[in-house]
Amino acid sequence: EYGLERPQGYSVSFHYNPHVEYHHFGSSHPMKPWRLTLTKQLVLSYGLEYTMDLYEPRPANFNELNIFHDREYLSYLSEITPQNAKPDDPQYIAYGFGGDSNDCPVFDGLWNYVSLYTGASMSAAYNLLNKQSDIAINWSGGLHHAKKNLASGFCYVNDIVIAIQLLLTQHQRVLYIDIDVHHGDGVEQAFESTDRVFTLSFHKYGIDRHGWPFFPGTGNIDEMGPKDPANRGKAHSLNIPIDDGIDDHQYKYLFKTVTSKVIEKYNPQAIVLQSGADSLGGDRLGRFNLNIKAHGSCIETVKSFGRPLILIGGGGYTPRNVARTWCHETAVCVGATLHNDLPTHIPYLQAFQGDENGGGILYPDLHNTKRHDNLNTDAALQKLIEKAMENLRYMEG
Ligand code: V1P
Ligand code: CA
Ligand code: ZN
Repeated sequence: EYGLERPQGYSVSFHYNPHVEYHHFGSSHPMKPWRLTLTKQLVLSYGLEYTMDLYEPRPANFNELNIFHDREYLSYLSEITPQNAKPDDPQYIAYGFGGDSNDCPVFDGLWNYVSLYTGASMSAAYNLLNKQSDIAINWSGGLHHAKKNLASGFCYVNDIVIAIQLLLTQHQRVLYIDIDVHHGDGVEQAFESTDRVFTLSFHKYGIDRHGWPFFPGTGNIDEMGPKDPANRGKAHSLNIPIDDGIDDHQYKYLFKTVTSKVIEKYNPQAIVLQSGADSLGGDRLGRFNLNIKAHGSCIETVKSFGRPLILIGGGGYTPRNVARTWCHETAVCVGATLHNDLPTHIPYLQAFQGDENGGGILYPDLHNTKRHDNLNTDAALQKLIEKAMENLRYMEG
């Protein structure tokens, strides 16, 4: 019924334009597009390119980005350069550039960068619509914080919203799932007034000891879209706020229990899964203690639902672990098992040799980096699940 009858398994496509790698946010900025170079090298070194259809998508154009974003914002984004940027220009500030922490810097080739990652998400969506593949992967996308006229949290254009818009041309109900450690606020907001998209985000939520909320500060359990009963989007968002240090067993249980129930109640015709790798243990920005295989088990769970699936990237700030995770998850999609010893003929092997605890292997123990004490008790998570189930009862079936 969903075109997944192939007895040998799933047909997987990989959408990637290598030009995206060469963009730099600045040396002290945590977002490193070259993590995509590492990812691609690992994928190639394991021979996974022979198990998928590879696409080198063209960049998206202005009108395509305009599917979601305002023309005025896009004009500004297409024209701004490090040379002509005026940091005290009211528009510069209003559109979210710069700011106190310089989350969204203006760098060389910015327009090219956003067009490339969005082009790849569009290509993935078209591949599902044309039934060319069951699972379409774009590790360069997943920029979930961008709003229609605002850059936010390293995201300038929301490729996810645009890909979902394309899926909505043929599918009545699309489910969006987000396992990035941050709340998928941009996607949630974009579809807050429709019942044709259900958004589900798992994320760190809370205030630190200095009184700062974890970015972006939204996504508590009681935020479930508009409250107005006349709004079609009512109760079509579910947020799962998690505290520091969650472990593999807890996360896998939470994810499987909640997503299974959402699938049962919403019965989506296609799924978009944002697989941000900043939910791994030892991430520079994240707070969780997850290992690569636990993160990957979420992809296995979603794959098992047997719906057309777009798998996209997102955050992830320890580049070699991002590459390991997305390589493992590519293998999960095609149904391959990878050996733990890294192939010895990869160009960037050096990058994986110097790890404190992961030298030369694909699956280092990231839980043992013990960066964050586990503040999640099993009892608190059970309560959270109960609340999530209660929230789902507000959705009209
Ligand atoms: O916390 C903030 C700012 C400070 N303001 C009061 C808000 N920004 C965060 C942004 C995190 C963005 C995550 C993106 C994604 O979800 C999707 C790609 O992963 C932030 C942080 C932090 N530790 O949360 N910005 C920076 N760190 C930063 C550090 C160095 C240079 C530039 C930005
Ligand atoms: Ca999330
Ligand atoms: Zn993130």
